[in-house]
Amino acid sequence: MKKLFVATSLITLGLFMLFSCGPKEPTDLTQTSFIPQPVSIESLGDEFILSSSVTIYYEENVDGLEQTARYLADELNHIAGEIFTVESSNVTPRSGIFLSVTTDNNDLGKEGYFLSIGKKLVGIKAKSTAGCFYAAKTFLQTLPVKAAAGEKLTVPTGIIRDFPEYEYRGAMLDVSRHFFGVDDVKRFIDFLATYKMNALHLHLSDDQGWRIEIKSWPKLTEIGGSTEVGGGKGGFYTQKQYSEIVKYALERHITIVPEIDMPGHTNAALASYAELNCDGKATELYTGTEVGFSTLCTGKEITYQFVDDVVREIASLTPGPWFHIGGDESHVTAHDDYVYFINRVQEIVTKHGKKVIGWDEIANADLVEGATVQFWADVENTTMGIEKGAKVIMSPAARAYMDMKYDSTTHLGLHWAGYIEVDHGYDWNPATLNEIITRENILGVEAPLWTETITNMDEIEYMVFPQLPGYAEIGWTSSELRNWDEYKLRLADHGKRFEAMEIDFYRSERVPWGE
Ligand code: TNX
Repeated sequence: MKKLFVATSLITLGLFMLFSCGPKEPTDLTQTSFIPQPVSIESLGDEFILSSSVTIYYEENVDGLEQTARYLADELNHIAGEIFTVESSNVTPRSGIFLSVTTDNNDLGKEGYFLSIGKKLVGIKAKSTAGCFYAAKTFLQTLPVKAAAGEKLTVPTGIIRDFPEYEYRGAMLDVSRHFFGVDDVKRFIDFLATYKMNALHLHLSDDQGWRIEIKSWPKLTEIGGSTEVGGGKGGFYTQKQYSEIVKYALERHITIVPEIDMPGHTNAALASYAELNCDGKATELYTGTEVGFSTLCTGKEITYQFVDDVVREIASLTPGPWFHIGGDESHVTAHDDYVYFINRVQEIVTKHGKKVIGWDEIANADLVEGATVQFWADVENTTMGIEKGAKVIMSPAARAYMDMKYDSTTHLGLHWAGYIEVDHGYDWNPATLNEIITRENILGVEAPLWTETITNMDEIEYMVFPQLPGYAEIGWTSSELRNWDEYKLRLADHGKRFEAMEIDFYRSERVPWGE
């Protein structure tokens, strides 16, 4: 009898849901539009009410956990306009939000988490502070970006178990072609953090500009940092500012990957110091957009002293494990000179305690242990890299370059690798894009934004949104759980979030944004 009752109620409820065209059932956690999509979501059909009486507790004596709890409190404060108390606790409280770490549940991996949203208690549990941070990010997506005055904030109850597919989930910002100040970089970092990306690759030098202070070679920024594409005034980060960026990123569990591109893409350095040129003459500063015309003088010893000083100074400010040596498009460096140079530079990077990353061309050299090649264009190079034992970061230009135009009408960007509409940018699997580059060789995914045509934050936003959430999902969510037709609905829901974050985004017609 009871069973029958339950069954009829379910049917009635089902019919009700089918015929009532009202808003989505607010107490069904599985209906929340999360990006990236979590591994599993179970709905418990009730609601948690967020009010200022909710205290955020964190387990005592866990490195960085208090900071994550305070970060969550600040975000909730921004949403709700209320102050949330943060306290430590070594027992599970009866109500509130509780962040803790656990040593069991090995299948969560080092960045996975459990998020259990009960009527009274939200439990966040992970193996690391990073996992707790990602759980907090998931929780925040159950709430609006900013509540209306007096709006009651409720969260559907349920349990989420989640972990990333790839360990490297990044984006790149080219601050050389056009320079972007610390505040812009911080906003960019916040975009990455929103979508659980964990690496920001900064392209710090190129033909058009040298963007980081090097104390032992001061003219790099004095001269080399003084302009940019189009002849604007350029700029650079002092070491103090770079450290501020590193710290801001770290608080959001994002590693900064600094890149000094060499031996090509070095005109800004060659214009700053005559002795880095084979003919001993400084070049003119360059503000155009051609590539492949410059090279450090690979036969001179001073070149290696220069590289050593630059790597030493940047490495000492960079807590992350990587140093990116560029290595792309060195069209005016003879092949043997290129190989010799890349081999020596890898030794320098290793000596200063960092792991080498380079664009796929570096696979022409003898790769040091632990080197990573970043696939952008050349499958043969990448294959060679894999044969030499390297891991691969997937940044295929035709899919993942955020500076490619969406279509022929896009007023910004380039299109040498084709147009990348939002579905084309999303709908690929790093592990099957090429036969030879397989899952076990892939460290992760990175979406670069080159800035030849991009001059300010609004333009960054227009090229990066709505692409970035898709690249974040490719990095986080396994391909079995992803398909464009379902993703585009979640992305459409995030349109409201972009608006609330005042992001100037591209309203692709392929996404049903709603009014
Ligand atoms: C190729 S990708 C480059 C960059 C340009 C970019 C423009 C790569 C390693 N090199 O120098 O900025 O195309 O899309």
